[in-house]
Amino acid sequence: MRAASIIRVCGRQASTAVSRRALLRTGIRSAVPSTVRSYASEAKLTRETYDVQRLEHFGKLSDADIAKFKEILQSDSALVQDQDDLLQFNEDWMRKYRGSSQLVLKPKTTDQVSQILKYCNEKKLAVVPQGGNTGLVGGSVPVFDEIVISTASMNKIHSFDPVSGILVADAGVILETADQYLREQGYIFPLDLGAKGSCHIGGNVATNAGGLRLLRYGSLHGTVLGLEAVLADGTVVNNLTTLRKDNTGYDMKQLFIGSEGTLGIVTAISILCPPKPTSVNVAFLGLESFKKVQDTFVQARSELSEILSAFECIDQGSLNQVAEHMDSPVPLDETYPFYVLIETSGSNKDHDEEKLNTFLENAMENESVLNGTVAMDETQAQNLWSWREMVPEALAKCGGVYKYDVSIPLPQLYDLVDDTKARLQEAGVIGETDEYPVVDVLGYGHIGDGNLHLNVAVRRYDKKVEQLLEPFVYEWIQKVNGSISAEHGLGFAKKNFIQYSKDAGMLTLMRGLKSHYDPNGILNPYKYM
Ligand code: FAD
Ligand code: 2HG
Ligand code: ZN
Repeated sequence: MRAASIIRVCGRQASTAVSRRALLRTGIRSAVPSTVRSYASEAKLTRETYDVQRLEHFGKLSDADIAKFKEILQSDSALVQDQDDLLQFNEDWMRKYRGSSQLVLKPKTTDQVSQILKYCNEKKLAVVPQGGNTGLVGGSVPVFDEIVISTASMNKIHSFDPVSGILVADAGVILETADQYLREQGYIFPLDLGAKGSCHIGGNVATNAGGLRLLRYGSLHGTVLGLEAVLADGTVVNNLTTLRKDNTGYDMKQLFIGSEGTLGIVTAISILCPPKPTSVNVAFLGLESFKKVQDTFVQARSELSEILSAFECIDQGSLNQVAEHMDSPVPLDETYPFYVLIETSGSNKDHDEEKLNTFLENAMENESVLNGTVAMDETQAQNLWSWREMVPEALAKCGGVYKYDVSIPLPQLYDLVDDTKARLQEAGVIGETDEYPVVDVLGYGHIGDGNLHLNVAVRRYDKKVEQLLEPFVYEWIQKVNGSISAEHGLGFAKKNFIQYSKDAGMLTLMRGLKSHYDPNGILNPYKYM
């Protein structure tokens, strides 16, 4: 490994030619790609892959039901029934799960959602709430013929208060649209993630999405101030408060945050948004080991403290996949076992740059960091971010990905990748040619939050590989007292594994709540627990 070399530090200091070249060389798109995809291929039906039985008490869609929905929605175009058009609602982003819904409903108002659910509950018609369909646990698509209730047409911003920074908006507003709207007013949305061009803010709340800046702005359990939701029987729960503080009664909104459409359909949210930082720096660093990643994190927290807004890690294999599939050379001149992306966000350029420079000098001096580059403008910053945000998309191009989204104590975090890889190697399923199902085992994620994305990239989904991974990964997590889902949730993928993270008492409590609020089980069945 070469000793500490280039760190170009932005600001008034002249940047070195090497790092300038490194940045210019990247040539990747500055905007994060929208996750809208074409639907040429079809995933296998979930019910066949996983041998699930349809629950017999659910009703079957009839012409009379369709007529009723047309009456409620007052527009034929709010119903999707064409087989080709249905596919994108039936199949998930990973092309791993597919249902066979014959109907998608696109209500425009909360009242329409309420009427739809009231009717479905009476007829015992099962439904799946769906936002941008970017979920990664198979929760957003039907398993059988559940009716998809899409929030795509509920996309109005209701209000924004520039004094308090509180936004009130419909659940179907696309995250990027909300963020752009806020940026024009000097604020930002407190959540950012790679799927921002497609995911809905209601979907974000329903999954309690974490994203790239949780380290700085905290979880949606803290920033969401209120919400409106419709229960299975059509009851509208109006808790769309815009107060920072409200201690009157149980904090019911928390139940819906992360409930993945199993307790109600979120129709609107109110959320506290931070001011847009006026000074943002992004550094992309090369490191020799995961131990050095941890050392650098400790140092970044201590030396960058209040301006640190992201600390993301990517292993060499993940970055290689981005380079290969996105046809771009990596941002640094040499390759490293680990890369870290650090972002600072503040309000004083000189102060922030000075802090970052000192941090980088120290990190180079003590050899935590071996190499790196710092963006000199917003476009370069976005380019560096793309290297992180494009990992899921690049890996998906291998064919398929078994995804594990886990919280583990930081010192053990990367051991999971090594142990999983060793297991698959021993089983002889990893290789460079087509006869091997597994391409590689990779790790990246929100290291600042103790959240690793273990991704097993495959040429095709394969039962033998899945059996080698599950419950192995979940048992591994349980042994270190981790969580089997740090941010993507349970969905269909982890329904049978929740006991690795929740004990019997918690499960009883959760099941009791579910049967109280949705006694017929019509909301997102076959998922969650
Ligand atoms: P969907 O996928 O449509 O639905 C997800 C779940 O929520 C389903 O169970 C659905 O039934 C339910 N649901 C949706 N809308 C509602 C509603 N209005 N009311 C009730 N239930 C509802 N996740 C992260 O946490 N952090 C990341 O960094 C991150 N990065 C990603 C990057 C990429 C490229 C992709 C494809 C996904 C990423 N995800 C990430 C996962 C996903 O984007 C998030 O889970 C997102 O919050 C889902 O929003 P959505 O609108 O697409 O929801
Ligand atoms: C991310 O952090 C997302 O990029 C997706 O949460 C992770 O695809 C994954 O495993
Ligand atoms: Zn993530």
